[in-house]
Amino acid sequence: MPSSGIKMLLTIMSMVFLVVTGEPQLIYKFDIPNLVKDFKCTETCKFTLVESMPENLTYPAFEPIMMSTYKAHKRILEKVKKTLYLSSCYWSLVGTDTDYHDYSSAEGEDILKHLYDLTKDGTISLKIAQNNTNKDTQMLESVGAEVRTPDFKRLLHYGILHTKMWVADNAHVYIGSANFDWRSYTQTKETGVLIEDCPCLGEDAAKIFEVYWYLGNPNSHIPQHWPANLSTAINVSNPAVLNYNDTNGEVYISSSPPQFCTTGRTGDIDAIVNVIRSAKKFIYISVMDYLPEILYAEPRVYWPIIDQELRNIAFNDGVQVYLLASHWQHTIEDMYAFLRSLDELHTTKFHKIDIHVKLFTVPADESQKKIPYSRVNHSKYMVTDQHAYIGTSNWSGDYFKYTGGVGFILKQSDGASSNLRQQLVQLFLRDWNSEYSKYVYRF
Ligand SMILES: *[C@@H]1O[C@H](CO)[C@@H](O)[C@H](O)[C@H]1NC(C)=O
Ligand SMILES: *[C@@H]1O[C@H](CO)[C@@H](O)[C@H](O)[C@H]1NC(C)=O
Ligand SMILES: *[C@@H]1O[C@H](CO)[C@@H](O)[C@H](O)[C@H]1NC(C)=O
Ligand SMILES: *[C@@H]1O[C@H](CO)[C@@H](O)[C@H](O)[C@H]1NC(C)=O
Ligand SMILES: *[C@@H]1O[C@H](CO)[C@@H](O)[C@H](O)[C@H]1NC(C)=O
Ligand SMILES: *[C@@H]1O[C@H](CO)[C@@H](O)[C@H](O)[C@H]1NC(C)=O
Ligand SMILES: CC(=O)N[C@H]1CO[C@H](CO)[C@@H](O)[C@@H]1O
Repeated sequence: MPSSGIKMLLTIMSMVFLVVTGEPQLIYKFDIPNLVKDFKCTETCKFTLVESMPENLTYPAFEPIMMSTYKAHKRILEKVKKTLYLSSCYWSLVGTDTDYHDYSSAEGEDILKHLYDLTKDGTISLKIAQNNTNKDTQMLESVGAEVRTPDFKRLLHYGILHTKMWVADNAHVYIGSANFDWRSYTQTKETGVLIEDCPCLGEDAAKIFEVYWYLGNPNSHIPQHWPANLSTAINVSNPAVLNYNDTNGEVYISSSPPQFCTTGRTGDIDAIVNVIRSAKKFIYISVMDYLPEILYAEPRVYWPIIDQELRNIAFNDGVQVYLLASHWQHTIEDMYAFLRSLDELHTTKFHKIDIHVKLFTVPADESQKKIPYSRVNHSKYMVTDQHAYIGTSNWSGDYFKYTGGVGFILKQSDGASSNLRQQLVQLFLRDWNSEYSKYVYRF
């Protein structure tokens, strides 16, 4: 066959491959992008790693425990002076929302009351973007909050708003896995970052909120060109160079799905791929669900992007990969097979592949077991020798194609003591080495 014929055949084959595997959802393809670094933040920001610990999940005394999510949210409510933008999935801050609840709903109820009071007395203007209507936000609306519900079915045919992000006065931000749910303070394990006194990132996060707000208009559609004032100069190839807690880092905020990315915005999947490809020594991942497929499509479609990146870097560059997923009552059966397949690679004899996979189980006593949809490791983050990534999405294709989510990416390879990336390493190893984590082949 002449070479042009072969070329054509290859092109057709790769097209078929793309159709079969679902088109890769990378907005752009890159290895390591050319770094520009011309966006410098002048202010000094504060970053705090925050987490929720399900009650009675205990660690040896020497292990680190971070600021609680409840405290971080309270801190935002204490600081906010003018505007508060909340991006949310569902709301369930009151204990009686669930059939079975216990005294541990007090923190969620306190947050709702605080939001209510601040809005009612006119202290702040509260705007909420949410996935669906619920009684908590209806109550806030009754005292002056503005609430919008982007209709994903109309906009994208699939998907939900899954983002959990607070933006106060365009200066203080929370990004993480915690929902507006009382269980997210006391019954599920969550990881997030609190950013304080940081207008350059606060304004950028507010632009992501504005996208949800725009799409929450009843007649909105995804525009051909997003309004110019929602463009960002901060992205994977031009991260904000800033100082936080007396150390230097480079930061940007990613967004998904790609249709929601305004000019300059890095897609969440591109951010994840870049973090994986940039690792030189290790990649530690803690994610609730890990499935290389588009789960909610009919029929389901294989979606190998992240899985392939991990196999590549472990095989070709000898980078160590530890993946910690979550085991609970509702774990999707198929996840075990994909995880075992990844884990199995460490048994190769002639080529060392340092991939290990464990599952984290939050223990529950008899009464805690009755609290619906809780007692689970809900975190979604990744830390490498170069980056910290804290996100809101599970790792299956749906979350990057159709689901509203965000990621916080910090690049910082040095070893300063007040270094959020290093704290995240400690936090990961605490969980990885704890009695709650077990190798996937034991399941
Ligand atoms: C679980 O935690 C709660 C709240 O901290 C405490 O009151 C209770 O005694 C703990 N239960 C056990 C079995 O440790
Ligand atoms: C999100 O909203 C859609 C549409 O109202 C609803 O069908 C779905 O159950 C919601 N998902 C969550 C997690 O709240
Ligand atoms: C962008 O412009 C619109 C329309 O003028 C305005 O309502 C909105 O507040 C602006 N957003 C930002 C982030 O500047
Ligand atoms: C990142 O932002 C810079 C401007 O700050 C822009 O020139 C560049 O095209 C953006 N990169 C991507 C991948 O969008
Ligand atoms: C992903 O995360 C959400 C909560 O953030 C959870 O309720 C959901 O069941 C998870 N899994 C999948 C596969 O969607
Ligand atoms: C930065 O300082 C804040 C406030 O003092 C503290 O809560 C936080 O833990 C520090 N962050 C890091 C990464 O050490
Ligand atoms: C509420 C819930 O599903 N809790 C479960 C969390 O995971 C542990 C271990 O699998 C179960 O025992 C709990 O019931």
